[in-house]
Amino acid sequence: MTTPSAGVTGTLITVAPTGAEHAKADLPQLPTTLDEVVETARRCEAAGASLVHLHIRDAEHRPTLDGGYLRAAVEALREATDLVVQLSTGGSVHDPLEQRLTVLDAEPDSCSLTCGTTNFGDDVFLNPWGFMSDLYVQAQEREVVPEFELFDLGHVHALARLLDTHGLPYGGKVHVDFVTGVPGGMPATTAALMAGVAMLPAEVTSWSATGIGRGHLPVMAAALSAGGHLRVGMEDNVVYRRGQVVQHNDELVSRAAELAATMQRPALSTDEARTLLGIKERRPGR
Ligand code: KMH
Ligand code: ZN
Repeated sequence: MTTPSAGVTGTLITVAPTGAEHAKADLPQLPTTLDEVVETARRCEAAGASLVHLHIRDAEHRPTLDGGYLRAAVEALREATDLVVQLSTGGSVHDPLEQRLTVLDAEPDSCSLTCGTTNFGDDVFLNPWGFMSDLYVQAQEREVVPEFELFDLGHVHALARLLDTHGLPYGGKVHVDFVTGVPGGMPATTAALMAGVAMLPAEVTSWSATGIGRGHLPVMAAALSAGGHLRVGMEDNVVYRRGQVVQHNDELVSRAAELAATMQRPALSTDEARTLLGIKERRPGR
């Protein structure tokens, strides 16, 4: 079995604080304004996160891919934290493909790149080959490091095609994230995760995993035990334990960091994360 992260002694903890699916009206503690996102990012960095996966909301708390909002968020987070700033190119299921490509204009450190179309609850999350391919090549040209999001085993196969066709990403590292438990994608089980890990192409240098909803704890434990890294956050899960809703993203990051430390794989610093992922230095004055 290929376990490319097995030699890494620490754990990359990604926080996905907001997402595009939860409504602020249903979950007022969801960080949606720029101030809330910056406050969340600061506290999550202090708790052990080294990468933030961002979806941006507009003044009405609706998901937006507006360049002004995206650029403001990237700049504010670079100013306030040392986190690797990753913008979602997945957006919401309603965002047109052409607009999703414009996310790179905001010059993030990293961008998500989902390796195939998947059923997404009652909706379809569209990622045809042409879109994946264009996004990948544009990310290479702009020196933005993609994180390959794998919702299904077929996405692992498509990742291999992308690498065979276009070569390595900027920075030379290949980091993937298994997003398990989406209704329509691979289930949030150890067996499914290990099947995905076993299929990873040899170019992959690190992998992480997240479980949506109640799958988050089993997948976190499975990933840690198999040498993988972790993603947590309210995008993926808003229940801390049965009957207790998450009040702040740092609760999820703290628990992930504690479990990682218990497993003798403590949270990576932001500098270690930058090296692991091959991130270009964009922080002013560095
Ligand atoms: N909101 C989902 C439709 C990504 O960020 O790249 C897509 C998503 C993946 O969350
Ligand atoms: Zn996302």
